[in-house]
Amino acid sequence: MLDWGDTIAAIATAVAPEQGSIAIVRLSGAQSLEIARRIFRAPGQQIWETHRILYGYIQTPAGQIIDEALLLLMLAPRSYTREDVVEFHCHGGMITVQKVLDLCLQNGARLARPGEFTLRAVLHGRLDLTQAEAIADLVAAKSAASAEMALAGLQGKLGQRIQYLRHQCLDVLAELEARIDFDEDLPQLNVEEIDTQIRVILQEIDQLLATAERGELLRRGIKVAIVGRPNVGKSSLLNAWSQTDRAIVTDLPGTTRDVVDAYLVVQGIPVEILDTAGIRHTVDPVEQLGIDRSRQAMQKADIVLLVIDALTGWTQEDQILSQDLDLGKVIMVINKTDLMSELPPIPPVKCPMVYTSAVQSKGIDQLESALMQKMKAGNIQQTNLTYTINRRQQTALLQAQQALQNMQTTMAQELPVDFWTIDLRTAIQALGSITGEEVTESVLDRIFSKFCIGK
Ligand SMILES: Nc1nc2c(ncn2[C@@H]2O[C@H](COP(=O)(O)OP(=O)(O)OP(=O)(O)O)[C@@H](O)[C@H]2O)c(=O)[nH]1
Ligand SMILES: [Mg+2]
Repeated sequence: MLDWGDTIAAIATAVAPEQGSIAIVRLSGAQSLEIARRIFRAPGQQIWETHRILYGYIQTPAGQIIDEALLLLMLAPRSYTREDVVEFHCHGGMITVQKVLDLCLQNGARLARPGEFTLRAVLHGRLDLTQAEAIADLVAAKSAASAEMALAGLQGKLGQRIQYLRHQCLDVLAELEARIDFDEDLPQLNVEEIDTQIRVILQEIDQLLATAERGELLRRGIKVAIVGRPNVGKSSLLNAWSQTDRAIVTDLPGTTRDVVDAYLVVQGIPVEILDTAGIRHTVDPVEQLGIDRSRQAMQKADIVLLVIDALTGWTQEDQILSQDLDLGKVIMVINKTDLMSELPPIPPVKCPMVYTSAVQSKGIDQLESALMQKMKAGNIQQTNLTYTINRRQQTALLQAQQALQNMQTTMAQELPVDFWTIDLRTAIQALGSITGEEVTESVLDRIFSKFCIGK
């Protein structure tokens, strides 16, 4: 994967028809400057020097003008990748920017792989792996809180914490190894002190592990499917909750035929809501297809809102539908409470319940609290760390935790010091894999394949 000699090129900005007044094509690698000189003409006396913007024309070597543009030159090591980087700030949209990229490719650059600019930044020591992952999170952030978390990661706060723990382990390792090599010349090993050191490291690991759930919620968000019989007010609920007219509402049962989505943010966590076709027995093939999709949405969702009609109460159809559901992820929504003078009897199902009136936008706050409680987001919010760990980092931290616990056992059993170091080394390696100090190429491949091209 690591073709160091290549100069890579990619479009660094989003490409969309008629969108974006400016688009950036980026080059990185030893040939960047040479390629830029071949395809960019800067009229007058402009000087090609680092961190300076040149004005001019992007043109083929034969002289055909492709675009009027700005060129930004960032020579190594003062660039994102620590290689020579050239950016062409050209016109946006779809066509010109693609032509500029093609021109770079025809003149010696190779199309960058996903995340390859960031990978080079990591390999040149400009970023550690946690920072690289934070960049992907930042670009993908769906709420202000997710962006804030990613920024904390990008600033290296998590990386520094992990590195600190790894160095603590390395210090203990050095102490132990000295005993193995020169036992006679050194004072006796202070086992108690080593035990305390390991305990403190384990406590820190616990704290970091506690951030995993919140991190996952902030990164991935929550998918919520609204399901129920026809006409109970599912689409009305989506509209009331998202404060939009996203879904069509009529008094005819069977109005919604396809899954309709809306996005919102609840307590900093991105939430995707899916309104689905009402589930009932039908002979209409189109409606049946819609119902199949409702069931798929139900399966994929983290949380299912089972909506029932307060006026009709719990019906046989509701009962049948509830039997298909994993009740562990269900919140029951009793809607149309505005039509009732008193609350309806509680349905015979064990799950949290919320009363709403979608037409009056009532009960939405209670619905949001029930949702957060269900996701245990309430407890998770209470961490005072701004950064969080992702699944990969969690796996590695669990490995480190296990290894250190094994070491504690080995120590307690008074096995020879060589045995202690085996577990300690495993912990050091696991911690190193988080920041990238000890990481295999296949792990790098997996991380960077999730990036988009140009990053
Ligand atoms: N009074 C009252 N009427 C409601 C409420 N919610 C929805 N309705 C009415 O119930 C009817 C059906 O609402 P929808 O939101 O289309 O119901 P649905 O569950 O999406 O129906 P399908 O798409 O057919 O499955 C409409 O006439 C709504 O105005 C509510 O809270 N109170
Ligand atoms: Mg509907």
